[in-house]
Formats: sequence, structure tokens, C-alpha cells
Amino acid sequence: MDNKSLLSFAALSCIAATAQAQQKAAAATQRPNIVYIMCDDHAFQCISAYGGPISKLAPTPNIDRIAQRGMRFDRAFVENSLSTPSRACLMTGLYSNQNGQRQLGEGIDTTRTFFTEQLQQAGYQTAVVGKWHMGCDPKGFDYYHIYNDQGQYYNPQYRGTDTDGKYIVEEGYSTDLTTDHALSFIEHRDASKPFCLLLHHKAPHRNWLANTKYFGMYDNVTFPMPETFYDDYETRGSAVRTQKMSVTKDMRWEQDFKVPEMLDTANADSWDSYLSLMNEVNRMNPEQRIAWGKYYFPRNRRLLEARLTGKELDEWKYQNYIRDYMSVIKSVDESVGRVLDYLDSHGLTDNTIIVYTSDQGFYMGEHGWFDKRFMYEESLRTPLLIAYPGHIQPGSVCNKLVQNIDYAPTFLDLAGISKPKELPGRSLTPLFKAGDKVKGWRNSIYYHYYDYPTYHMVRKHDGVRTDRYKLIHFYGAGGLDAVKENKYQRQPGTREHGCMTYLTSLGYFEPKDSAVNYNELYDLQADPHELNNLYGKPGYEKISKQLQKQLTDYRKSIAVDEY
Ligand code: SGN
Ligand code: CA
Repeated sequence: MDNKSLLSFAALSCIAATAQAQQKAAAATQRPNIVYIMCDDHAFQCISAYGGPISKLAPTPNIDRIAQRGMRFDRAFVENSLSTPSRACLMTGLYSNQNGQRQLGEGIDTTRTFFTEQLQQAGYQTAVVGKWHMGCDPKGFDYYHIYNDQGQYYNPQYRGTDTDGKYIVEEGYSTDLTTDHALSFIEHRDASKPFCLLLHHKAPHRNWLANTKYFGMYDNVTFPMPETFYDDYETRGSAVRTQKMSVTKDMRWEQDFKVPEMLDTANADSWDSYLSLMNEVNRMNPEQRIAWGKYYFPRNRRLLEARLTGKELDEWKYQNYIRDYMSVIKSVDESVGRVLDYLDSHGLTDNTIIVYTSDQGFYMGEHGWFDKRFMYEESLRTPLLIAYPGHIQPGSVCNKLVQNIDYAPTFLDLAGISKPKELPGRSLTPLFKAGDKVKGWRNSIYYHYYDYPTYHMVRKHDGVRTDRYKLIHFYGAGGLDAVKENKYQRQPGTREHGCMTYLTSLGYFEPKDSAVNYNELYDLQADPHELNNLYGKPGYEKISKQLQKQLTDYRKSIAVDEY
């Protein structure tokens, strides 16, 4: 190169470097795109970034990429561990008693502002794809493409802004299809605006139906049973005994373990479980059905021939629950990989905040359970991983107490909108920079579960959790007496009433369950599995009093009207 060329080369490099620096600076000041990925019932125990024993045997490398690029929150909680209440907290930033969605069916107060409405007004392009589940239409979205209610795994129905409001059936596996719609929204967006995409999977909700290509992928893996699988519930109140969420007793042969051969023709509940499985099978196309038969029929034949009983049968149930669940997670992990790759290859990574979480936690056999609802850690706590290049230190961990009422304030903050004063949550952005060093963060969270009597029969309770302790208060009438206290179950035409009538016809309720009114106290440091209820034990008076005061203060400040 001669001197002149060298000079112009140097000048060009200089211009390029300046342009790059300017782009970076612009990205730093521009409002970020938001990609919020929320699964349905994804337990933190099943994400390898969290290091639990199940995830060691069935890793999630793509979800882990978010943790490697950003922050892992180890104390992220919901306020009410159930789908629609959790989604209502997300959309409104309010507690259940404030947003109205206390239980699964009825409730959401549609006069409340959804954060996406504010983002839209501030110039964001907004979208939700997948599980919406709320009793109202999406509010504050330029684009939506959502499932019918809980959604389906195979060839699911969707409706949205692009289907004339009608449900249409799409051929394929739901996690893959929902990801296609999410990416198509980004691809076709108005690139002059920042965007906010809520990508809500159905997976891994009950009854854990994998993409046919992943059937049996963990059949050679034996997952370790949790230490508390055979919990005897000693020291605790009655609620842990009267629930119906036991892997060994309440999971259904047909629906959950996919063994239609177990249909007991003289039993209404068995028929219900069989028909629930058949609903899924009926949705399948011939190819999917063949794959189904190829996998499940030999698996079921082996089970029937083995004539297992006692602990061997329990072990079979546990293993096949986890195997099916983790095979469903395989597609979720792939979906996350596709989203990250898309953002990378389209130059969007630097100015996009990406969040991965779940609508609540889930029991993977802890205390012998599946499902959620209780305030015990596995269902109270969710995975939460956030990457935001240039704003969050890669590979960082945060132990501050955060909750799903914090998402709306966080997204508003990122969009430069000041927080409406009625929102009780806090923007997480100070934690992005300083993590555990942030001063003046909250030192407790409030929890409240209302949905009783219904599926799984978890009693109403509320409580507070601090860094170290948890106080839970169980309350309310028992069995069918509780229906008298329930606004929607008494109203024909509501979903709650329909559900209650149906469950009554199956003989699901114990009409004689008694009223409850008691407390439990746990020291999470000494007893992380919450096996030792310390309430009323000598030496714990002071901490009980302190927690009781915090609980009373919460109830007052957010005007809780039942406890
Ligand atoms: C369904 C499930 C329950 C589950 C609720 C709530 N039964 O009713 O097991 O607890 O949803 O789940 S099923 O037979 O339909 O699978 S949530 O995630 O929507 O809150
Ligand atoms: Ca859920």
C-alpha cells in the first residue's frame, strides 16, 4: 500500500470506528426492544442455569445462554401461584385483590390499565403470541395471535388480529408454531419503532405432551427423586394433607401417564381422565398418531406386564412424569435458541432486553407433589433470567427479593414512562447495574392464594416471605361450605360455577372438610425444604411477631379484604 492509500485506509477505519461507536452510543440511549418469554409451569429446578439435579441430566443450553449473557435471579416470586392471576399481575402490575383476578376463571378488572397500553402510547409496537388465558381480549397490542384458553399441544387453535377474530387450526407442535409467530412478528414489525413482544408458551403445562420427535428421549435416564418425595407432613397443618396434587395418588393413569388401558369403565373420574387424553389424541394427524402409538403402546405394555406395586410403582410414576415433562422442555429450549439466534443475526441483540420466566413455579415431586398453588418455595418461586447487553453484567446473580408485580414498572421504566403511583411493584433496573449491592430494596414479599375449592384442593392462604423466614396463614371454610364464600362459584354461567358443578358431579369435593385458621413458620436457612413448622415453638415468638406485623401491614396497605 502506498502512503496515500494508507492514509485513506486509516481515514476510512477511523470513520468506521466512529460510526460504530455512534451506533453503540445510540443503542445505549435508545429505548430497548423487550422480548418477554414466559412458559407455563416451568420449574426453576428444570433449568440447568439453576443447577438442580434434574436439569443436570436434562440440560437447557439455550435458556442458559440468557443467564450467561445476563443476570440470574435466585429469589423471584409470584404473588398468587396460578396462571391467570399471575398474568393479571404481569399486565397490570397490581396484586390479585387490586386487579380482581384472584382465581383461575373470572375476575380481571378490565378498567385497569395494562402496561402494554402505556407502551403503545409511548410509541412501542406491541405483541402477544401463545397463551393469553385471560377472560378478556388482549388490550394494548398491535398484534396478537393467541391460543384458545389453555391451548393445545398438537395442531392448536389460534385466533388474533390476523385471523379476523376467528379460531383457526394450525398444523404442527404448539411450541414451534408459537415461536414461528413470534419471529414473524419481529420480522414484519415497523422497524422505526421499538417493540415489546410477549412470547407465552403453553409448555410445559399438564399433561406434558412432547413433540413426537422427542418421545422417549429420556427413557434411559433415571432422575433422582427429591428428598421430600415421601414427606409425612408431620409438624404442619391440615392443608398439606388435604390437597389433591400427589404424584402417586392424584395423577391420573389415562390423562397424565397416558395409559388409556387403565380405563375403569365403572368410574366417572376414570372416564373423564380417558376422555381428556382422547381429546389430545383426536387432534393429532395420522403421522402424529403413529408416532404416539409407536412410543406409548410399548411403554404401556411393559408397565402392565411388570405388575409393579408399592415403591416400584411410585418410582415408575415419578420417572415417567419427569421424562415427559423434560421432553416437553426440549422444545422450549429450542424455541429460546431460535429467538436468540434471530436477534443475533438481525443485529438486534445489543438493544433488546430479553426476559425468561414462568407464570409460576411447579412441584417436581417435592413433598410428593405436582402442580403449584402453595406458598412453599417450589411453586412460589419462578425462574427469572434477564439479559440486557451493556446494562447487565454477563453471568451475574441477584439474590434480592423480586416479584411479578415488578415487571410492569420495569418495562415502563425502560420505555421512559414514569411509574403510576398506584403500582405497588418496583422497577428492577437498579438491580441490573448493582445487583445485591442496591440499598433500600424491599425486605419482604406478600403472597395470597384464593382458589378453593377447585382442582387440587389447596386451601386459601396468604403470607410473607423475607430473606430468611416465611409466615403462612391458612384460612377459610372447608369443602362445599367454601362455595358459599365464593362470588363466582355461586353464579351460574361463570367459568368458576361450571368448573365447580362439574367437579361436584365427579365427587371431587369432600363436603366435610373443616374450616381452617392456622399459621406456619419456616426458617428457610436452617430448613430449606420447609419440613419443620416452627410456629408456636419456644424461641420463635419474636420473629413470629415481627412477621405477623409485616403481614398485617401488607393487608392494610393493599386493602386485602379476606384472610
Ligand atoms: C388445569 C389443570 C390443572 C391445573 C390448572 C391450572 N387440569 O385445570 O391441573 O392446576 O389447569 O393451571 S387439566 O386436567 O386441565 O390439565 S394454570 O397453569 O392454568 O394455572
Ligand atoms: Ca401455569
